[in-house]
Amino acid sequence: MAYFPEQFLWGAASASYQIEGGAGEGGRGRSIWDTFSHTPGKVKRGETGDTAADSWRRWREDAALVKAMGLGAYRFSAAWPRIAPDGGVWNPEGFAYYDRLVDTLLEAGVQPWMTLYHWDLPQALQNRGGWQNGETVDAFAAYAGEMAQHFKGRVKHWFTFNEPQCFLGMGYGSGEHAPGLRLDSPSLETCWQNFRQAHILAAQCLHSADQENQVGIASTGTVCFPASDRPEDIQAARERTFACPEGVYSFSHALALDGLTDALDFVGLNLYHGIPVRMGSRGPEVLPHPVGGPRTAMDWPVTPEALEWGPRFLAERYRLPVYISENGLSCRDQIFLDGKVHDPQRIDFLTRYLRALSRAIAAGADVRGYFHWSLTDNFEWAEGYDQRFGLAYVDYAAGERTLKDSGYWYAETVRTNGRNL
Ligand code: GCO
Repeated sequence: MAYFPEQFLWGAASASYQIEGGAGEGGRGRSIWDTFSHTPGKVKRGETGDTAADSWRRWREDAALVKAMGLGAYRFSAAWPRIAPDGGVWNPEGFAYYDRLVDTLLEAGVQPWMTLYHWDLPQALQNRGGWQNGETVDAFAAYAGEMAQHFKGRVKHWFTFNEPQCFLGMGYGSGEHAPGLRLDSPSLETCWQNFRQAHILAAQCLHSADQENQVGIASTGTVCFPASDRPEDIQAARERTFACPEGVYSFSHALALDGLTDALDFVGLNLYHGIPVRMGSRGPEVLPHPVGGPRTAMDWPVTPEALEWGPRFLAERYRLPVYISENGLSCRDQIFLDGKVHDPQRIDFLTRYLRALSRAIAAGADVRGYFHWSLTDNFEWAEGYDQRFGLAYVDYAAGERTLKDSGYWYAETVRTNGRNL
C-alpha cells in the first residue's frame, strides 16, 4: 500500500495561455505566445490560444472542478500581459479576474498556488529584447512586488517561474517556442543570468511583502533513475541527473548555486518521464526504453521510477521541501457513447507513478505535495489541441467540461490520501 503523510497536499495545475483565451478581452495586452501562435508554421494546424479552454469566461467551472475533486490546492498562472498589458502600467481588470478566482478558491477551502511566469511575456517587453534585456528583470520584479501586495494574505504560495529550461532553451535557443529565437551561446547565457536575477529580486519582493510567503520555481530536467538497486547504479543516475552535457539544460542550470537556491523555500519538480542509467566501466550509461514499451500519446515513455528517484535526488541535493508541480500524461481521450470519458491508461499511469512517489517519501525524501497536470485539457503549446492532459475533458467548440474517469478516481485518491493506490 502507498503511504502519504497526513498533511500531504493534493492539487492540480494549469497555465494562463493554455486555458484562458479571452486574448483581446479585459484590457489584456499581447504576449509573445499570441505573436508566435499567429505566425504560420509555428503551431500544429495554426492553432492558437485565442479561446483555449475559455477559462476567461469559465473560471467558475474550473474552480467547481477543483472543489468537486476535493483538492487542497490549485496551481494556476497569472498572465503578465493581463496585469501589465505593455509590461509597465497596471490593469485593474486583470487583477479583478484573479481576485475572483482566488476568492472563490479560498471560500472553497482550496489554497491558490500562483505562478507568475508561465511563458506569456508581454510582447512590448520582447520588442525591447525580452529576457536578453535587463529591463525585463526590473519589470518582472515590479510585477512580482505588485502581485505580492495585491494578493497579500490570500496567496501564500508562489512559483516565480515555470520551467526556465524550456522557455529559455526552446524559446531563445532552439526556436521551437515563443519568441522563436535561436541565439548564440553567449546571448543565451545572458538570458539565463537575467532569469536568475529576476527570480532573486522577485523572491525578495514576495518575502518582504509577507514573511509567510513561500517561494519556489517549477523546474524540470532529465531525471535519470537507476537501472537496478546496486549502489553504483544509483550513483550513476544521480550524477547523470545533474550533469550538463553540451546543449542540455538540466536542473543544475535552473537551480544554479550562485545565490538562487538561497532565494527558494521549496523546489517544484515538473516530471513526466525519465531515463534508466547504470554505471558502466567508463561512467554512467544510458539504457534504452524497452522496445514496444508503454508510451503516452505525446510518445513519452512511461517510466514511474522517475517519480521515485527525481524527488529523492532533488531533496538530497537542495535540502528543501519538494513539491511535484506537474505530472501527468496526454491520452487520445474522447466522449464515449455513454457520455463519459473513459481513460484507463491515465488511471494506470497515475497509480504507478504515485506508488513510486510514495516510495520516495518512505525513503525519507521531504515531498510535501503533488499537482496533477492538468486540471482540464488545454492548449499544448506547439502541439496545439491534440494532446489532452486534463482530468476534465474540454469540448473546445462548446467550452463544456466533463470530468474523466480519472478525475473521479483522483477525487478518491485525494479523499483516502492515497490509500486506494
Ligand atoms: C511544460 C509546461 C506545461 C505543459 C506540460 C505538458 O512542461 O511544457 O509546464 O505547460 O503543458 O508540461 O507538456
